[in-house]
Amino acid sequence: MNHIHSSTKEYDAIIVGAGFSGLYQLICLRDQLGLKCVVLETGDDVGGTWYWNRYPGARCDTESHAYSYYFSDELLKEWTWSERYPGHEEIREYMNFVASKFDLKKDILFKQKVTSAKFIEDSNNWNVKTDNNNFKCKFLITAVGCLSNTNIPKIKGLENFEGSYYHTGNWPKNGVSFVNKTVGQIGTGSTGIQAVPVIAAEAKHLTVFQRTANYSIPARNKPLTEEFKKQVKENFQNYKDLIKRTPNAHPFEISDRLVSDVNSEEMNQIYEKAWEKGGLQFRAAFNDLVTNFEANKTASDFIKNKINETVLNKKFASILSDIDHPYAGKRPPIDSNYFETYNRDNVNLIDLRRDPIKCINKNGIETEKNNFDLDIIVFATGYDAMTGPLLNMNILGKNNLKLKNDWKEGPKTFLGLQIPGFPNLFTVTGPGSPSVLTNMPMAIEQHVEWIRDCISFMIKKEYTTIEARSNLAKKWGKEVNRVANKTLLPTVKHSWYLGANIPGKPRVFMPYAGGLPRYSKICDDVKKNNFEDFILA
Ligand code: NA7
Repeated sequence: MNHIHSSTKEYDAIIVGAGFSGLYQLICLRDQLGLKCVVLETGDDVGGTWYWNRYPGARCDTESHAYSYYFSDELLKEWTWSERYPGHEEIREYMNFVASKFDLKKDILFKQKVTSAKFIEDSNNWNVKTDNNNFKCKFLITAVGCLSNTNIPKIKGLENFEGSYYHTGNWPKNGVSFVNKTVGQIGTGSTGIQAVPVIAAEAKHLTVFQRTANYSIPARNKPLTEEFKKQVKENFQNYKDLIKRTPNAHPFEISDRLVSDVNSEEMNQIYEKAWEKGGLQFRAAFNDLVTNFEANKTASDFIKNKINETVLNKKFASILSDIDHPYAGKRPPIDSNYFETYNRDNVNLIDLRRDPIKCINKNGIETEKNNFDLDIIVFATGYDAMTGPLLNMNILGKNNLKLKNDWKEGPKTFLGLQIPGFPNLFTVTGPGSPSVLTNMPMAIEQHVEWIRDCISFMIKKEYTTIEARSNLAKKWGKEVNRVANKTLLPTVKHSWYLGANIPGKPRVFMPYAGGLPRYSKICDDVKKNNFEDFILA
């Protein structure tokens, strides 16, 4: 039962979300600055995006030794990952481990979905409402993730479907059994590509509905050897240095070599080796893969050949390899037996470009040319990325400025950290930050520490408000665009980086593509200049 508490709970800082960002922000503000804090979390446990991401095959595509907090040497020594890439259960175990080590849960309120947040100018406070509580705070920090607002496309007739349907990013806690079920899956992004092999292995039959063909590199996931685990613990300082200096904060160097530096035989050997090694570092095999079309084409062609070699059904091979965007122009998936799964007898593939979905009826999916009777539909259809989770909270700034109206033409932020007109609101990994183009925990640590230092500075100097300047936010928006345009990323017109997957969403390239080290330097300079780039009062 929902009932409004008459009492309003007051805090120095409210943090929204108990994922990687929220947990570390709590440590920084509560334990390091001594502020009275609370974390408001919709779910009933810690995990953030990973609390909801429980679909079959859900696994991070950053290698586990880098998908960790690096702020605590003790934590690095105490925690041991078991596989090359962490699975979703193990990530939740890790986050629970962190929560108990730092005694975080006592300051997290679960099952608290923020329904509105309003800045009160008289008192310079934020009033925050959840379904059943009222809160008040000086600093409001959103730690809501970039890929947490699930998108189920509006397909006519879904409400008539008599089977069950699920979105991968909002998966039932107790799992879904596919045994003896006829399943349809829409979507072949990173998520869909992970789910297909696992669902196919369990279901009676799986039909994959593909709208856009996608590249994928074998992940080569495996249990970690004792030797590897030991050397990670012995060398974490080196890993930390490596992760901090590479643009995407991954634990591997990007080669200096250009494709044009080598002959075609050498090039093929390099790609073969990278294919065998597997993972996101395929992209790092040459320096110009994400900036030069011609160079990129060599990688794209190599992967298309691999798809054609792997998939025995020629029709499927042709649908899967009919890829018309540059490799890594969209988020490049990595997989465990994705293309191999199309060699199973119980898997079918539909090319929606040639046979689009007409509607969903009570029995399943109807395309222009076919009818598919299904027991279960899996939507691996992605997210209203980056802006969605923020706009969902009904945030009102100064002069009753609605964030939703303010961002009609696209997000306006300074450094992805603050929004003009919304004083004392900080957005961890907000639009305009490197976030989704990096290994997230590292980007998060940088943001969270910057926010801590900013708040600490304000307290010392007795400032009550900090607000991004409009002109600098505009300038930052231009900078985000400028650096993106140096890469091939904005050339992929249907990508979620541009908001193109959500009908009506403004087409603005959202993440900062200049790399985490460069971004961190910009943020550090702002800090060194006593935050003068902001309006302090
Ligand atoms: P993505 O990468 O947004 O992929 C969504 C997939 O769903 C993609 O194949 C889409 O095709 C497809 N899609 C979306 N809407 C439809 C409709 N209406 N009809 C058919 N197909 C549709 O989301 P993921 O969850 O895979 O990955 C998100 C991030 O999570 C990933 O980048 C990692 O960072 C982790 P499209 O390509 O738009 O034609």
